[in-house]
Amino acid sequence: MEFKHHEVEEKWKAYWIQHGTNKVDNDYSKPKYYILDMFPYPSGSGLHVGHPLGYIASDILARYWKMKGYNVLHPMGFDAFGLPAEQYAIQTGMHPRVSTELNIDRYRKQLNNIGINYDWSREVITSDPNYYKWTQWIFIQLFKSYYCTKDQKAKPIEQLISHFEKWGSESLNAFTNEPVQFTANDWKNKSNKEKDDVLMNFRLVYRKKGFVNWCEALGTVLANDEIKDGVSERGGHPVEKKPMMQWAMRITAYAERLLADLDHLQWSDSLKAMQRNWIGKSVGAQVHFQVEHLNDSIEVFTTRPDTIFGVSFLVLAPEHELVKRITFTEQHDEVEQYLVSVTKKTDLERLAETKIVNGVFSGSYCIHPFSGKRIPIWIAEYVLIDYGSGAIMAVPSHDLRDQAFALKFGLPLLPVVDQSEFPNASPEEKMGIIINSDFLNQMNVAEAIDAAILQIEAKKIGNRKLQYRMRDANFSRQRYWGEPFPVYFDSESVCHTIDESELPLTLPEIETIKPGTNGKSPIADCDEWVNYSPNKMRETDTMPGYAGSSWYFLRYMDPHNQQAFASKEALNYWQDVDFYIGGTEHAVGHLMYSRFWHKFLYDSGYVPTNEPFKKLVNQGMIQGVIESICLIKDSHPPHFISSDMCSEFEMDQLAFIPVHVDFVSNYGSPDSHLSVEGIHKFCSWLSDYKDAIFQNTSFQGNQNVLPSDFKLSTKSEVGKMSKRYHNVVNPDDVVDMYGADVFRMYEMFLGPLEDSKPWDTKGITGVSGFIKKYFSLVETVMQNNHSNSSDPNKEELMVLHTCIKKVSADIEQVSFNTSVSAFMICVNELRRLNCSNKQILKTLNDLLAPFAPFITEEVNAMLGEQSSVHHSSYPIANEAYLIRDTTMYPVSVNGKKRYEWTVSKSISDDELKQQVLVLEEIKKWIEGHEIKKLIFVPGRAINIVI
Ligand code: ANZ
Repeated sequence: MEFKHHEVEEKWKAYWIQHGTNKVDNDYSKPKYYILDMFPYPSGSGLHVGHPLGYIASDILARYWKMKGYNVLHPMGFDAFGLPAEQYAIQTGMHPRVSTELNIDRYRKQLNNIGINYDWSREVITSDPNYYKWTQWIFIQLFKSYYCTKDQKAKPIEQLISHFEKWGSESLNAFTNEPVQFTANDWKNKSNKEKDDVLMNFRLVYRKKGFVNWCEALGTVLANDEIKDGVSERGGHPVEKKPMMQWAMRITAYAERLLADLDHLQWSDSLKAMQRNWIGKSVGAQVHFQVEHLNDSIEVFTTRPDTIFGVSFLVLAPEHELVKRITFTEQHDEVEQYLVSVTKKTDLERLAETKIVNGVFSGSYCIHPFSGKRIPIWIAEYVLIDYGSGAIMAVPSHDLRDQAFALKFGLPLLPVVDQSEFPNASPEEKMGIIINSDFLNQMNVAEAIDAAILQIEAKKIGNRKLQYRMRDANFSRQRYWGEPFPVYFDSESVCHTIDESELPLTLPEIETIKPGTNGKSPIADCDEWVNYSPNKMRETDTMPGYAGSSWYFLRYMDPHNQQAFASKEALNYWQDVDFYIGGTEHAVGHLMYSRFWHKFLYDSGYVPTNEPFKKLVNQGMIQGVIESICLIKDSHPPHFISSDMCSEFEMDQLAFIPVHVDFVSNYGSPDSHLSVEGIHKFCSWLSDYKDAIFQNTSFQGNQNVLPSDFKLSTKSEVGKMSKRYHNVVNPDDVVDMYGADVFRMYEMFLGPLEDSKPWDTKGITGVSGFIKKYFSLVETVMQNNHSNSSDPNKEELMVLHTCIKKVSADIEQVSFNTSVSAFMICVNELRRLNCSNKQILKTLNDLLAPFAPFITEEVNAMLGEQSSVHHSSYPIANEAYLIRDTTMYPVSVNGKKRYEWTVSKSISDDELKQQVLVLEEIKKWIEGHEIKKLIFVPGRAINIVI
């Protein structure tokens, strides 16, 4: 009998739907376990074999915990708003909603084909108005809140307004980057617009002038991922930074909590390090330097106040508000020119090591607060406007960027740390003794930092300061396919949120999705929608992709609730995600934003937990094999050479053309090549090359004249699986060929979940062989009805329980590759023992169910079980079966090992000595010889000397 995977899969997929096998109820009587996959963006190309790696792992865990008696939430949904759907709409004219729906259908089908146990009735789609109603609702709550620095939590903005009414800005404990100063009376006298402007400095979502990537040629704002190497990805047009009114999230208010709470999460150290680095906490001081001839000072942020006597110049970021005022007339033209050149660069380019030495002198000086010396003020791009105060004190002797700058512009280096006792230390390292520094002399660096801050504070020229590298997050897109902001502006341009009863505010239907003019979204042209009521004008930007993904995990808990994003009961029951699986690409963005939203909802009393994701594992990437053939550049007709001939050419004379892996023989091996058949396929695939010449070390010619044994060796590398490299493997094809169970187990067998590893279809036959062997074991059991009721023997039990113990431990440690090996060993052993026992098979089948949900469901039915195998209990290892009552003796003849003999422990020494001599495996070595001696070491070894 053959295992017919197509039939079996179709049968059980239908059964599971019909019987609601994957349905999850909010059954509060059971303990909960919430396991979550990072939901995908439903792209037009569907899933490739790399995507399901995490989904299969989480499915095994979900099924395991369910069999362990937990109520398991394992949902799936789609992060459906965003750029690709818009781009696709622009190219094809298809509405993003329609293309998104088609893509989602395909994803769902692909996921079902692999047998993932999602309860689709809980599906969440971020572009669905029933969902984004609540994204908008959370936005409104953020808008109506500020961050109280005293209680370290979000509070209603109303409380801040009453404070302003009573006390003005006096003893304010509210987080802001724009400190304010006014009296209660000033507040009362402010216009509505002025009040609105003040409050925008405190709201957790707010409007501010932010820099956008403006592409003049395309007449549009571009997202960061639409820019490659400083030009637009489409068309290669220049992109410059342009200030525009933008929405932003005040995530910086939560910096310290986002940092501190990492300590309590079960996340990998590397992931935590990435988050810590992104938050980038620095301890230092802010110091004011008085500008000469101007009633103003420059505030700098420094982590090295100990080096203050080594300052030889000050640097302002080009966007600093003082730049215009301090630029002297003689310097005016040069400064202007420089400022224009800087707007064309990204922050990354500005900070890049090699490009830092650009800048101009402003013509002005300031006064050193301790020495009273004149210090020149420069303007340079390596100082960023939105870090610290956008200005620095430059200490070229102990800061390498300052040093490069000083060397280029001939500015002095004033050494202030003697590092002679640390000959290997870099000048930037905080070690050594302070010199040339007045009251700091002879202190070590740490002492001097503290002493300098004390003096700075005593002189009232600055303060100790904590600084975070993290910035407030930009929250605006000038595009169509995103959540509309639930706000309007009145006739005084004051911003209001709409009434919650009006939610969701749905997207208007529009003709063209193309970005609008002047950097506005196409929605701006929708007059009826924008000016929907007299003196009320809607926002035309939409929210960015990460809005919907910052809280989706909460909606799964209670997805159809119309009164709230989820009920209190559901939230209190499901609490948080116990186990989250996803890729490292979201290590900071999504994971940081959702932690922020979750903490805000916690502060506001809407969720019971302070963190959303208790435990998190990043799955590795499944890589592809990239096969390419070598083309001599500018050759006519195109001339390809075997890759073993490359060394005869200079590298810049050659180009490597990726070819479809299906054309390549032995792909991924040292002998990868195109045979004549492969060359024919290649030539008809890419018509540009139909007349190409192919050359190896012994023959050269076009496709029609090649000898039948011609081989063109290819270059074979491991790299990304991508359409671009024609190496994408579609899971549907693998499932069709080998079955879903084989596909699942093979993905797990490839190696540890967190590792990146290449896909290799050839290796799948091992797992396919395992499933066949398993099914043949099933057949043996089914054919031997007589033994079905008998008890299993000890050896069978030991094999089975060894496997249960190993697999259970592996699952808890997310080590699925080793579980797959354990199953293979177990089935081999049971076959060796000619096992035909029904109880053994039933238990093994339950054990295998989370890994191979289809075949185990079928076998379960064959064994006469009435309900789904996935409702069985997970087997528990019985230690009693694991104690061996046999001993294994290596038996040697004349010192050479000939046999491994497993014998009962209860046998007497004499019996043992007699029996060993009549063993078939030993008889053949000793027959016809005289036995001189039998050496027997109890429990260890037997040696027969002849
Ligand atoms: C003087 C100094 C002396 C500094 C020295 C360093 C070494 P982190 O650790 O990343 O917080 N800095 C401050 N604001 C800046 C800005 N907007 N753009 C570029 N650089 C800025 O770095 C803090 C240090 O980076 C600050 O300390 C300042 O240079 C610089 F031996 O001040 B330091």
